[in-house]
This record gives sequence, structure tokens and C-alpha cells, in this order.
Amino acid sequence: MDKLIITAALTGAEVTRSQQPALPITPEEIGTAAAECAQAGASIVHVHARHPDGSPTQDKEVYRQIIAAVRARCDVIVQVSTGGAVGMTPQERLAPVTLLPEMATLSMGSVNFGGDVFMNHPTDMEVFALAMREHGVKPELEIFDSGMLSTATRWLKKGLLEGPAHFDLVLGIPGGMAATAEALMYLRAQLPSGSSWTAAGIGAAQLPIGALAIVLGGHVRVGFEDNVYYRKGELASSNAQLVARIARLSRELDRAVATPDEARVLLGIKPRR
Ligand code: KMH
Ligand code: ZN
Repeated sequence: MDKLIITAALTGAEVTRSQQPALPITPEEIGTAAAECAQAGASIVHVHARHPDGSPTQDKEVYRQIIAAVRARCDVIVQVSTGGAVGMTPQERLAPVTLLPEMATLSMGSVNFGGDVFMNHPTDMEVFALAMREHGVKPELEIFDSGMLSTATRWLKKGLLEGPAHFDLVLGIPGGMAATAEALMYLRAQLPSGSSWTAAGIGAAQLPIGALAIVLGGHVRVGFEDNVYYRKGELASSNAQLVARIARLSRELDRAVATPDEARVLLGIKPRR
């Protein structure tokens, strides 16, 4: 089995300081959280930008500051969000890709997102895919429901995406696939051959879905974007605390944890340092 790639989804677009007092918001806070997570075993940080008041933004300058703050503190793969927040325009969402991060997310379809709709029109996402290819940015294909995997498979055949692809199977968004073992196995069975995959369980599902991914040979995403608790009724003290638990669990299960350079090799990413 390959070494485990741990992604720390540090901030997201929706979580607030009142829900999680340790949420990193400013570029400096995000840089510090990234370094703590890298120290704890993360090889990728998935980042979203916020204005100083905490509201989400896709402002390229803020992303530039975030990438600089992370790179100044540690070596870790920076994966920018092109999902941004519900309601942002495709043009806004794509902006950070032109900063040449090592990775960016690419959502493979639209999904109800709680009371909202997270719109990912195929025409827009094709533009995103081509921009990532043009800039040499490795996409992580975000899968919220099973039909999105068939879109990815078609796009790989069409050459819109280059294989081997890397997927993030997101389980437990209200409106998307449920966070169950059966749903994870179902998605895994349909992945294009040669793909790698990460599992992200939302809320209380973060730990059990992560544990399952470790034993199934997938990779794991944790962090405040998806879950703010360490256990029921107890907030996590930091993103790094969640990363450290997954790293510990993986080592106990005799699966070593990948360094950022090992993750680059596994994902076919050329380092930009
Ligand atoms: N904030 C969500 C609407 C991504 O980063 O690519 C979308 C999201 C996905 O977070
Ligand atoms: Zn995100």
C-alpha cells in the first residue's frame, strides 16, 4: 500500500470563529496552521481565503499572501480552492489558479449544499480544467455524488483531464452522498483505473471515514473546513490535532505517512520551490 497522504483543510468558506475559536483566517494564521499540520503529518494543505472580517473571498492577492505565508514556514503542497463559497462567480473562483499553486480543487458537478446549491456548470468546469492544465496545476477532482465520477471518467477519455487522476470523495454534505462505508465502497469501485483518492467525511463522519480510507488504501482529508470537533461535545484545539490523530492511527495500522515530497511523487506533481 502507498504511504498515506494527509490533507489538512484548514479554513473552508463556511465555518466561523464562533463555531471554532481556533479557525485560522488571516494569511499569517493560515501559514502557522499549515506549519503545525505539516509537522503533525500533513503533506497537503487545502486553503480558502477570507477577508479580515472572516467573510470568504477568492481575491488573488489574499491567496498570494497565504501561499507566501505557508512557504515561508514549511514545505507542504498548497492546494487552493476553486470551489470558493456558494454564489461566487466562476471568474472569481478561478483566480488563485493563476498563482501557479501545486494543486487546486476542481468540482465535478453541482450539488445541493445544505439550503444552497453549489453550482458547477460543466461549461465552467471545463474552463477550470483547461486553465489548470495550462498552468501546470494538478487538479484534485471533488466528488460529492456518484454521477460526478462518470463525468470525470468521460473527461479523462476526452483528454480534458490528464490521468492518472486524483479524487477527493466527499461524504456527508447535506445533499450529497451519505457518509457511510457502503457509499465509500460504491464510489471506490467506480474510480477510473490507476486513480488515487482521498476521503473527506463531514462532521462526525470525519474520523470513521478517515479510518476506513486508511485501511482501504485511500488517503485522508481532515480539518476545520469539514469538522470542528475532536470528539462529540469537544471542539478540536487545532487543525494539527486532527491531523496528528490520523497520522497516529495510520502508523498503528502499519501504514506509513507520506512526506510532501513522497506525496508529490505519488500524485505526479513537479515541485515548485
Ligand atoms: N465551500 C464549498 C461551497 C472546494 O474547496 O473546492 C465548496 C468547497 C469546495 O469548499
Ligand atoms: Zn474547500
